[in-house]
Amino acid sequence: MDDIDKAFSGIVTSASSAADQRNIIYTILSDKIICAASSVLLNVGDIVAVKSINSDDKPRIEEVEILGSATVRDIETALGKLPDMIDIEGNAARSLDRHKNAAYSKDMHNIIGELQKAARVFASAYLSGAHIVIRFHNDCDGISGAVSINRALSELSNRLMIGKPTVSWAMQRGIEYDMESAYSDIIEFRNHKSAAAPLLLITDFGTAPGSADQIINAEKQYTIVMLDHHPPYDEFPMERITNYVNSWNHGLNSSFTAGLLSSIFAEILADIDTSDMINASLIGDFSEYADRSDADGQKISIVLDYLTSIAGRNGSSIEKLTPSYADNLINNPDRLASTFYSASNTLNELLDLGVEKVKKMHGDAADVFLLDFSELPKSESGYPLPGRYSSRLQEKLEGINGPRTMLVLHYGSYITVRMPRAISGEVKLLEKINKILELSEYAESGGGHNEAASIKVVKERSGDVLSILLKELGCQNYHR
Ligand SMILES: [Mn+2]
Repeated sequence: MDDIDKAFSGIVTSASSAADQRNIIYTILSDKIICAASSVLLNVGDIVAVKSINSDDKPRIEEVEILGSATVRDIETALGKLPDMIDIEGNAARSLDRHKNAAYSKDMHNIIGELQKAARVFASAYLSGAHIVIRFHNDCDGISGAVSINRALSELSNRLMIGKPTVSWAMQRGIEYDMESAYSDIIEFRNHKSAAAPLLLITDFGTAPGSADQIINAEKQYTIVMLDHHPPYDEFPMERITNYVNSWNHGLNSSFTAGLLSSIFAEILADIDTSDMINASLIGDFSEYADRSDADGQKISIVLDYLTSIAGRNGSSIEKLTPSYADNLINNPDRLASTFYSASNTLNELLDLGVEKVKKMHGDAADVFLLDFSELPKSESGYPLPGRYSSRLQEKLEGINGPRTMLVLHYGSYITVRMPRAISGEVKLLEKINKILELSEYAESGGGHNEAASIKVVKERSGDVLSILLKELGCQNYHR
């Protein structure tokens, strides 16, 4: 039992949802931020004096006196002071310095100001106890950013808080902030009460037509911070997002990955070193900044891709993947080694098979290799997913065939294309995909990067769309 005799007085700024009142977690802004359950029922806006806290494992306020209610102005003043508890400017400067020898160092200067603004908004919400949902894309890039942010939050709460606010993590399978996700967020936000608006952070997805309605609808209900590196299309309602940080808006491209953005964001929040996650993200997303000689980075990127592939599938050992689960695994040498061993074995076998089964054609800008993913034996774990498999196969095919190599892989209702940066400027894949979406009623949606993109098609008419795509790529010799 650890009783704090000093009385903390401050304003209650949030109350979490709980079936049992005794489990409601309150946030109280005093000299130190208290994040704890309470023996007495409190309300957001109460001014309280905390007399004693039991912090055996989870902190619980044992004795508290309600002194009155704060005015709107009092609350605004208290919330306004929160970002200043963090040295955002200093942390940003230290982050720039920490990575001064990295390939992306110069380009960090373009975007660090925007990340600082986003960090201020995020810090206000987090320290006030407003409910936060963090959605990350289900690949190495998405989860590496989530791991960095999770580390920053632990560090912040250790340094500034008694207790720790709960954040909801959600791994996203698609590239859209879809209706189902928004619906689930709204329900979750409604169950919590807070003085500051709840916040949704999205990393590595969302810049897609299927997100637009949900983004517009969210505007009055919750704050959105979005860290992305997918090229925005003309009508994307980015101005409706509280803080939209996209590499493309700052003279950078997809190589400045979401994992890199989110890791720098984490460093700005908590002055931590996230180099391991940055390296894994760059390798996992085939960024031009990637240091492919970094053996640990290679290993972690395969393992993170593996975990995000298998999590949540039927019979999977991981029901819901969180960044702390992933972080614990990669920091345990035995678990890291055995996970890497089984992932890389599966991957390498399927890559060898893929090289055997591809059909080679000649296109305008490159040799086009075509593969039906369903021709490969299905692995029970679900790893590798076709998207990341395509990227690895593309890399292998380039090694054999040279840089003028393109991969078209199809499976079910998806067609996915990969090519190196050396030819992507010439091919303009995203433009071609938009044209195909106009040309064929069987092409439903599409997007990604100019080096890696997918089209969702009507499953039964996949062949029709494939024909149009191959024709667009200049393959005259394709016959179904
Ligand atoms: Mn990415």
